[in-house]
Amino acid sequence: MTRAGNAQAAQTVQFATSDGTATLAGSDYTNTSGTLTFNQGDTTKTFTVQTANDAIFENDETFDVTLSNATGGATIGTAVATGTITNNDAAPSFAMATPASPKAGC
Ligand SMILES: [Ca+2]
Ligand SMILES: [Ca+2]
Repeated sequence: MTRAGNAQAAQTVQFATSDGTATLAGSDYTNTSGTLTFNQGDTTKTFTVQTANDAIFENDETFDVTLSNATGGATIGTAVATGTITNNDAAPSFAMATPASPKAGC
């Protein structure tokens, strides 16, 4: 995430994940929250949300990260970002089986 504008003061902002189509109940990602501290001159901070790899084919799923409680007089511009968990499992396919043998007498 980024801090725009005057970056001379130390300021903090909190972040927290929440379900989108990806869910905690579905074991898609690990609930993550914390406080990001911007010291003097800092303009970017990163954090990691751990996603779970399974063997299930599904559509891409998303979760949200929301910012709150900015300190030091800072305001929150874009409060919500969406993370996408990209499916990495091959899609199943259907196919007609070939008949074993023609029926006699037809
Ligand atoms: Ca899922
Ligand atoms: Ca999967």
